Amino acid sequence: MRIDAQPYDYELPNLSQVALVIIDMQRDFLEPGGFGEALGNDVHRLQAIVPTVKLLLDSFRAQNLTIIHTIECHLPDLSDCPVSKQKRGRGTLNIGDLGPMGRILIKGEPGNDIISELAPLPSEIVIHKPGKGAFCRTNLEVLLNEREITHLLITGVTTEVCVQTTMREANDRGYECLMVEDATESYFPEFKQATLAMVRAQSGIVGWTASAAAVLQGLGGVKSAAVR
Ligand code: TIU
Repeated sequence: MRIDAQPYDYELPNLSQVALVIIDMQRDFLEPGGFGEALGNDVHRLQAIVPTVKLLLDSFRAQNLTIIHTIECHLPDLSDCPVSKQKRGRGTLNIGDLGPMGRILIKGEPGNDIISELAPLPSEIVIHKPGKGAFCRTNLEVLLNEREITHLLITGVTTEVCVQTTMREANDRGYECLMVEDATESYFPEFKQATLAMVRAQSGIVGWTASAAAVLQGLGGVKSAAVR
């Protein structure tokens, strides 16, 4: 099985070794009143990828493949939040402050939830992470190794922050990673394009990139024409 990718085809082993990783598709980043807006960003542009991520999610669900959602969050007492992270920035609201969707980036608050369109099913893995990368202070590597997952298809927000950090962490741990081009987004379009370019440069120094249509075709699931 192979996916038409850059810088060259991405080879898939047995589908049981592949996971779809959906990074931080949370209200805190995609809706007004959360962490993303508190940092001064226009959050609306991230919403464009929701239908594409949903297509991938539906395909993985239909084929009973491994799905991993991540949530960037902190404990209510902020004991897992470095002071450097909590203090960073000069916005009106910092991590832990009360906003219109509850306390900013705090586990269990309404704004911290994954958006309803992509809400995890009970059978799916959810990783709560205090950092940008999904491997930092989580049990993700243990879970992947237990399941003998070797290949990660990585989606979500934002491309150059949590998505890229996670892909680099995974690459260094030996996972074969592909970033899905139209299933990731940034508040800064130029940063997204730069990230895709640097990931696949130097013969795939960090991994591969491909469109969702190519991924779906490679998986043998939903036909590519279904992707907008
Ligand atoms: N600010 C920004 O672009 N991203 C984050 O803080 N977290 C994630 O990327 N999820």
